[in-house]
Amino acid sequence: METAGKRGGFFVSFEGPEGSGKSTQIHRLAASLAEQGHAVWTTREPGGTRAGEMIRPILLGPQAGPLSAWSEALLFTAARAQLVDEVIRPRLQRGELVLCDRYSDSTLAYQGYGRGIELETMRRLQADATAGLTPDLTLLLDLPVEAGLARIPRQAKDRLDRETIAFHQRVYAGYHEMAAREPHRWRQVDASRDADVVASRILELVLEALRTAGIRPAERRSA
Ligand code: T5A
Repeated sequence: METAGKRGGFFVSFEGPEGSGKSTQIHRLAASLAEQGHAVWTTREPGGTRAGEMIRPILLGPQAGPLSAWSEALLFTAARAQLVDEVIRPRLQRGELVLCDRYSDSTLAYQGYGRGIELETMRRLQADATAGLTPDLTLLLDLPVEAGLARIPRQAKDRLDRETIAFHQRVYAGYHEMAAREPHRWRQVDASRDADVVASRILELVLEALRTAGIRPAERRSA
């Protein structure tokens, strides 16, 4: 596993169930960090590259038909492999702070815990596809499944949003199991609070992690 120290930058992933506020919070965090002088790059999965944005509608778009669990896992992973190669790793190597809306843990949560593909197989696939690139910090935006789904308007629901509650509960439980398994990397945030409260807590956690890693804005600019 690569660490922040070895490659210079710092990699933060946002994870959580549907509607937990990841997109809202990632942009707020990016703005706060940029204001403090950090070089920040925000991206999302599936997407963030030309190939990834073409894969996205196959998985989520209105025309997306039924897909097997393995097709899903491989398409999400293909988009990720491209994103790591083209965007995340080069930016980290330049000393930037990369914020990613979902990463490998989403495939473990949704295609592993949710669809039932063997977890160890999924872990190996992720390690190979990303050449072992693991986030330095993963924020779990914790919100009960029903509350998250209720935040998404019916017309905006994608193929996965429309899965059964039982599926989403397995994903939710999977996230908690993963967070408990690697407590040094994961931090949980109560995502049911007001968006301003959630944003301050996230900023506090990220600044603490940056301090621990010895990363300051000035160093980043001269990197
Ligand atoms: N997936 C993804 C896999 O199955 N495997 C994988 O490997 C990967 C990478 C991605 C889908 O693909 C699945 C997971 C997903 O199902 P997406 O459209 O990118 O699709 O979906 P999500 O990442 O789940 O994004 P959502 O838009 O559904 O949720 P967010 O980003 O968590 O939430 P956000 O910020 O858009 O907020 C949702 C609504 O809630 C409001 C917002 O204003 C918005 O209306 N809101 C709040 N309301 C009250 N209080 C707060 N604190 C609020 N924060 C936000």
